[in-house]
Amino acid sequence: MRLFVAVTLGETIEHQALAALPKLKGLAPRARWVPPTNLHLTLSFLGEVEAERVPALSEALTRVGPLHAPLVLTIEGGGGFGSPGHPRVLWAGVGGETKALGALQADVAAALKPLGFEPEHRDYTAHLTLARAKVPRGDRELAECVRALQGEKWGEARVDRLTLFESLHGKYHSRLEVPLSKP
Ligand code: 2AM
Repeated sequence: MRLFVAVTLGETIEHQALAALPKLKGLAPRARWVPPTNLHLTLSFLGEVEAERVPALSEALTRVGPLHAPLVLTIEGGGGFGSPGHPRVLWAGVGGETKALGALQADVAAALKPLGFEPEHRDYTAHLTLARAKVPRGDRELAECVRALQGEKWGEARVDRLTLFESLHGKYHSRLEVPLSKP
């Protein structure tokens, strides 16, 4: 099964995304857009994992929850990955308690490492992926979307749990939720 660990952002951001996406999609109709109910911030992408490993994985993630308190993020602005003229990925920006989010991500990575999941070499930068280009060279129209996102404010997201998601046929299914339970 294809797994990743993420945090979700709740209804405020989902509603804002629902309101903002039609205009953005109109600017870049050829991109592959993430359905608003699937929006999330990935902390760790695990890839293909045998089902037998899920209990150990769940145990490791469960130990991270009590180390962190809920945190508040803001979703505002946006940018692209890839060439500025032809972004491959369009994302909304993440502000607020990003240091706490980074610490949470680091603890998730540290908990998973002994199970053989190597952390990514790149530094973690939180971003909310909205769309991906269908072609590897990127999509010029996504650059228009980056411009359209400047100055946009989607509001606050209270993050109070980690979720282990299974990605199956393009849909994400929650397999485990771990509350962030530090007082
Ligand atoms: P992204 O949003 O930054 O693209 C499910 O595929 C989630 O895992 C996506 O949100 C994606 O992050 C993330 N992810 C990270 N590395 C990945 C990879 N190598 N392949 C697919 N998804 C990856």
